[in-house]
Amino acid sequence: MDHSADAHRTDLMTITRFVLNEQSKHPESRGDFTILLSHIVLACKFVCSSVNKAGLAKLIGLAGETNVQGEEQKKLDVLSNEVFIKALISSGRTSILVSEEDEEATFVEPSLRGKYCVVFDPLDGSSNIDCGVSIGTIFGIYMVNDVNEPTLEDVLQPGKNMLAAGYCMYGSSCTFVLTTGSGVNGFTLDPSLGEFILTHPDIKIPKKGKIYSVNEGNAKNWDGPTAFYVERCKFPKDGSSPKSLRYIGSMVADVHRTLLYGGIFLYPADKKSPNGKLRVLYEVFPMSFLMEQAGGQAFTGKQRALDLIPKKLHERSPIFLGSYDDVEEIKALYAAEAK
Ligand code: AHM
Ligand code: MG
Repeated sequence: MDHSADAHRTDLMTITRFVLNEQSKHPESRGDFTILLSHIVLACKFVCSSVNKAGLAKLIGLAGETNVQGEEQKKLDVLSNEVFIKALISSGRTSILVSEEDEEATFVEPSLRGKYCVVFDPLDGSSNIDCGVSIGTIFGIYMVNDVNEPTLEDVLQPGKNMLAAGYCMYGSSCTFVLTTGSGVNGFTLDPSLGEFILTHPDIKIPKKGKIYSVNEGNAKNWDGPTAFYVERCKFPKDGSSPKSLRYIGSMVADVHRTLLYGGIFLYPADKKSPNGKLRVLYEVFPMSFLMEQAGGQAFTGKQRALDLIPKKLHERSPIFLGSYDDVEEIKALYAAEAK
């Protein structure tokens, strides 16, 4: 007989239970958000299972190969996009979908429309997909203005108008991190149950961290404040220890570590990419929302990231996010330069 603690834990806080609890705090709620989220969670589980099989691609025929039925197998990022689009549409709760993989926004047909708009990167960290390094899905949720007449304006809104945001990391475990605007909570997939279980309640980022995270290969093209900041991470002038460098090159994994351990993640502008690399709607905004909700900050080099008003679906922005004190330092350097 199994006498382990787990065997007696019949009260596990699954993500559905968690969201239902949250919903009960809003008596006017009709459960639409819970339904939308359960479709997002299902898509994440699907992608997680595909990512886990990716290493066997040659054996079982994935990613550009032909399978036993003679069907061409899809690349993981294309497959993930399809999984999310289908899950979101079939939830019956969305009107507009913006995906990193699609040039244009998807307008859901009237009979399946609902009150939410979802912006997402179905599989972020493309350079890491084929070598088994952590990758992830990032998403943000807005409310549509008028379900009968959804327009692009509904998604070209500042990040501070997002209702919810999160990511799912496909790493050594599958981790789902969510904010609905009242803190940040982390869930880990229990493969034996097929359920995400609350493992990281009320995540708070340390006020100051010991890690900086940036692609230093771009250093020759950085502007003054970024170059100065990174130099100071390595050669501090105040007698403190140098910071450690950690850079995975997958935003979800780098941000996840930053949330849990503290520190700063930077994707600055440089001479070659004056707007940085990361996309405002489905990379910068959701991660900035999560950071602020965990007690950290997110800054673009000019302003609070969540105040940005995007003009285009795939717009980019420089981003500095992480521990409150660390982002304060970079803000001070940019303020000094602006004077
Ligand atoms: P992608 O959307 O093509 O995957 O690019 C986004 C990724 C982020 O996950 C990561 O933070 C960044 O690009 C890494 O870029 P670089 O390889 O220039 O350091
Ligand atoms: Mg991306």
